Amino acid sequence: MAPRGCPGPQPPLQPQPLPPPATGIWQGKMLAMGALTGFSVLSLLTYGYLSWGYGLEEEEEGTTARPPHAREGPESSSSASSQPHIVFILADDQGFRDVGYHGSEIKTPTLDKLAAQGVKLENYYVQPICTPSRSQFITGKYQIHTGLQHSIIRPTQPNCLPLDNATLPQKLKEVGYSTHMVGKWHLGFYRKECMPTKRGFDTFFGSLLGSGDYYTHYKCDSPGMCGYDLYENDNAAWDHDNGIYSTQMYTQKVQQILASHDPRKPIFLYIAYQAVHSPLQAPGKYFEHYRSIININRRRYAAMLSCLDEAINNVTLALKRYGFYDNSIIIYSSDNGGQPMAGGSNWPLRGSKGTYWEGGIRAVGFVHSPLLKNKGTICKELVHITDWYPTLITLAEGWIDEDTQLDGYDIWETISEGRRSPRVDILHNIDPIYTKAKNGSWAAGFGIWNTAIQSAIRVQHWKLLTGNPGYSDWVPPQSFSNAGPNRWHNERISWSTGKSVWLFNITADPYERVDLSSRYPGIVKKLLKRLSQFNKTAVPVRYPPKDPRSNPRLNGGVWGPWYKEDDKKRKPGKNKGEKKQKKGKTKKKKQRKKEQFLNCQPDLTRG
Ligand SMILES: [Ca+2]
Repeated sequence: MAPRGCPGPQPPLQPQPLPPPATGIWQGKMLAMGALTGFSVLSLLTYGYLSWGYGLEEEEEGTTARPPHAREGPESSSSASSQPHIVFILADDQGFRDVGYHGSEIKTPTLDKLAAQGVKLENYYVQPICTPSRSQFITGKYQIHTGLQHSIIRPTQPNCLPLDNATLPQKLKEVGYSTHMVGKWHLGFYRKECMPTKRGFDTFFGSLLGSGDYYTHYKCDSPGMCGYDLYENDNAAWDHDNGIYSTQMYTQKVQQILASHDPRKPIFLYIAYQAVHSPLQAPGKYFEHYRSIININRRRYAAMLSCLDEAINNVTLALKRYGFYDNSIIIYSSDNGGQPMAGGSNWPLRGSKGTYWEGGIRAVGFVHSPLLKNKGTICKELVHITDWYPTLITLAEGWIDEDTQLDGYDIWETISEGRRSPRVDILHNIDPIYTKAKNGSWAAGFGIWNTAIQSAIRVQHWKLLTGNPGYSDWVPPQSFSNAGPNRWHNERISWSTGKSVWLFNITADPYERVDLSSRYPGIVKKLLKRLSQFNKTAVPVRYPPKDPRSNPRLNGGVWGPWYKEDDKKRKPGKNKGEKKQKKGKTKKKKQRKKEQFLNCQPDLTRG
């Protein structure tokens, strides 16, 4: 299908042609089972909204209107179930500032409008990189409780989301949902049992890895380790690959799913777009509105985001067209902060993707739904990506086993009715494997905590970081006016050199400019104790060494499960990987730098 019009300020977005609604059998019975804490950011957002909110009032139903050619479908008869349709849209690497209503120069009229009509989450947190956020979304658990505390799952690692975790789609299936995933998995695939179709999804169309070419769907993890990465369920999708840009291809797939599904039966759609992660690729016409952006990475990124915004419009139109919208809950979230080296912006937050500064973990997020009680509001209550699991299972009239220890909270009333969040803290992470801070010690942690270890925790207004939190600059928008990152004028600060503990009052200082750790040692101790308590519940880290049998050459040129049944006796190494990693430290460092744009892994060695 040829790509449609580029979203610009005017005219309103053009919808993609939609397949006709399902004409088949309406299958019988339903299963009737049962702060934006930153005051100054707020003003910036208000300014941004006014600046980019062109035509929102005039547009009226422009974004979500029934397309002119749409005929009366099953929309009117869609509310047979009290179980809502759940559409969870996860963007990849979209920066905090990279949405119109946060003041971006990138135009996102669809996101702006859907958010304005729904509830904007302005104290919303995710994890700083791909696998961690995805694992927490799908399990409702912190990484210390799944073993995925460290980094991402790399394509060559015999590792995946541990199978003893009941996933969100599995729980929704229990109460009659049809479950479909379109897009990026990145939760491991070394064994067939790890594949999305074995982890709760009725269907899967997408990629298994963290990144790849948007058109060819090829990915080289390292020289000689290259393969195809597009799947239809459990098989390479050669026959379904029409070579179009993945944002559009995935949207078409979503349209097909909706067109063939009975809207009286509840559906869970997990749409994990590849955009706007590197490599920076977009169809040419999306560049039209961004010729004035000099920085080439930023310009490409802007084009990618515009295409994504158009895709969300088309998803919304399809929900309406096929009778799902009235009983739908649409959740939009980025999976982590933006990577300035790859065009993303988190300004005015500190840090970037891959760091535990706010720029890595505070995300763009909103809920749009006719089922919301308070529409058109801003939610400043603390919300975390683990919260979707219990929230959505409860909305779906499902249940959570008593022995399941979750880290998420049901926050629906917080979002829908403006009530206080049940959440008072977030364990951002404890990573016992990550490179230790040189000056960290037990002494610096008052004998409570070894501050060489990378960790971050939020308790009410306070945030504590220990170890090496990662690249710590603020990257103001004007940085993007230069040709390349080497010429960026960053507000690099020197006082953090050698430190291993930071304390911020995030409510008063959302940009993390004033470290209060020396001033409030009592609060530091309290947060260190909380960290220590969390750490007692941690399971061992799973970070096995590379397995050469993962090479796509041995699997018909396709990235896919390589671990055979007989191999199970030889269990994958766990902390073995750590030892090996230490031996080849220099080599690994070089490799990591090289892979910066190849993998979903930022350069954590800077800052
Ligand atoms: Ca990501």
